[in-house]
Amino acid sequence: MRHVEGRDHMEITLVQGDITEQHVDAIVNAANSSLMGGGGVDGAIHRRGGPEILEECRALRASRYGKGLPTGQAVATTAGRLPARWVIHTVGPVHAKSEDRSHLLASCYAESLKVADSLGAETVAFPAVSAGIYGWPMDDAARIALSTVREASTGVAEVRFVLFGADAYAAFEEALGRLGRED
Ligand code: AR6
Repeated sequence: MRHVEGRDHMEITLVQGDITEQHVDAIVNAANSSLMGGGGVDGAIHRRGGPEILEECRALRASRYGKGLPTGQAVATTAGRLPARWVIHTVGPVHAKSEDRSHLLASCYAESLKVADSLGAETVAFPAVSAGIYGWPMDDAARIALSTVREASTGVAEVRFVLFGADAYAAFEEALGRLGRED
């Protein structure tokens, strides 16, 4: 576990583990535009959180997001049976070699923190959005995630990155060290 300080005394923590087990106010889901579930962390959240989350996602599709949640945006639902209070669903960009989509990945973190602020969430856990099925290289995903969160102006007191496996954790640790050296 590692801690550093972001803006406004926000604490940034890195842990290796499973995001569905985190006792935080909100966990962030690396969803897809349909909000109807999928594999990876999305599958794990719906499996362990139960059907209530999907029901709320359906309602959101019917009311606000008829065409799906756009890439880079975020929206909250209940967390069902998970220990967290809310799930904030965000849609990361698929990695593309021919086009720089970093702004969309940065937007996932910034928009999720805005949603967290609107809920009054003080502790928020993120996975490495886009760094699995969506193919983003882990070191670049880590750099974008950490620099965006560190610069965010938010009332969130702790942002916890929950990294699935030693390689992901090491990539975030390395990126955090590099950010520190750039200051
Ligand atoms: N806790 C924390 N991190 C996890 C967990 C977990 N329980 N499970 C996986 N990860 P991915 P994406 C890590 O593929 O790349 C879905 O089908 C995983 O090892 O979950 O944004 C959606 O519906 C990786 O490091 O999300 C979309 O269609 C990171 O979480 C698509 O996948 C993100 O991997 C989104 O792809």
